[in-house]
Amino acid sequence: LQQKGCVIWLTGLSGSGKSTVACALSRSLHLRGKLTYILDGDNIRHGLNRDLSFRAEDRSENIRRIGEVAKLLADAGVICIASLISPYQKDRDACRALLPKGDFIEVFLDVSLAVCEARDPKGLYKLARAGMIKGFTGIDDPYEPPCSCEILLKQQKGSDCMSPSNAAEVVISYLEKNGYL
Ligand code: GGZ
Repeated sequence: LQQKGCVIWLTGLSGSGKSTVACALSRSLHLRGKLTYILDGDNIRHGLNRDLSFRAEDRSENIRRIGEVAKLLADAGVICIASLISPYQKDRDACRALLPKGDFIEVFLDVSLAVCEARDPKGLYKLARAGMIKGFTGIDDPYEPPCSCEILLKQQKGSDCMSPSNAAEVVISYLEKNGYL
């Protein structure tokens, strides 16, 4: 097999840019001839995980299932990009534990609630503030930032955050340095 698989796990608040970064990253990996697959929480909740709500137990189950699928893809040599809020440290750690050492690459999109809320691409923060969505991450449900992630994509002080293509570049360099490319 030509390619070593791995899981790039993007975690962060709703509106932090996980899906956009996942697409940018996937595109640049394709340009290098790599096989990738994006597992996006929001999409998978319409199919495989359509039985799950946003209660804590269901979020954990959502993350567990996506972790298991990501592991299968990585086993098959795919660079799997998982993008889901995955708000709880213990659930991310459990996914990490499924994979051989080094193959789980946790990437934290460290974008403040204020910036995510100002973007509000789907108007969900507005609904959450109005009490029309209960248990929204960052509003009335917790987000636990990673304590030790492989890659921190930090928003620049006083400005918006890193562009998706810059973010993708940072991940690509990490993959190069660590023998995945
Ligand atoms: C957080 C919610 C909620 C609640 C609906 N809390 O930004 P989006 O819209 O497109 O992506 C969010 C998505 C979160 O699904 P995940 O599978 O990534 O979440 S988790 O890892 O916590 O299981 C958001 C939308 O669903 N959404 N209700 N209450 N996000």
